[in-house]
Amino acid sequence: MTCRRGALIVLEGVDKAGKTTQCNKLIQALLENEQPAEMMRFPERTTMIGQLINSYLEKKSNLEDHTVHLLFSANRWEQVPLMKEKLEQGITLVVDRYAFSGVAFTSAKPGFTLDWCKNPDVGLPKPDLVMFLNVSPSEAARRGHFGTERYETSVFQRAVQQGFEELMKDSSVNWQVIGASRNIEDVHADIKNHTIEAITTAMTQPIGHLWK
Ligand code: NYM
Repeated sequence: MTCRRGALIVLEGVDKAGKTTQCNKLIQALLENEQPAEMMRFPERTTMIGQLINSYLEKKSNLEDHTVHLLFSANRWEQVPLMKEKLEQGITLVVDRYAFSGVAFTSAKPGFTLDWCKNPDVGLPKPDLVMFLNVSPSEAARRGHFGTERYETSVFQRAVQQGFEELMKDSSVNWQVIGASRNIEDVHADIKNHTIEAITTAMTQPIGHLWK
């Protein structure tokens, strides 16, 4: 029996790289092509765990650094049954941030190794494609002011970029670097092409396990 599952597509990048805009445009394009698709985002702030994370990001509460890392991971795991259900129904999921943001952001803090940061996310559904929207942090800053949430400073974002660069050396993940300093339509065209290819490949393959 042919398994025609949906694909798990992730967009990553530093803050202000244009991920949310591009996720929305990609969903719209897929739906116009009669390809079932839904958007997800992490952190998913609506759950109980998501509310703890939201309050931390908005600086309304403080959480110990290891603890908040594990909460971000738990916030992904709690969505796994839903993600699998959708993928198995043939729905392609376009995800705004995933475990890679988790690792890149925490490992930008002093005292955290990449390995420690990856561990809680080992075994999550493996994305069929991860597109890294590449803009330099200084350019991201030029696009508009960072907000007032935690981590939204140029210095921190530079460290995050280095974390992503380390993660992209791992060839077990299907990374595509997208030059995201170009205009929105050109970036979208690239993203759409890579996604269509990934959907075709994923159709006949089981869902993999991340970093396993
Ligand atoms: N973030 C996001 C983390 O620190 N760890 C994670 O696992 C994830 C998914 O949350 N600055 C950070 C990155 C962002 C912030 O994301 C909220 P957004 O996309 O701005 O809502």
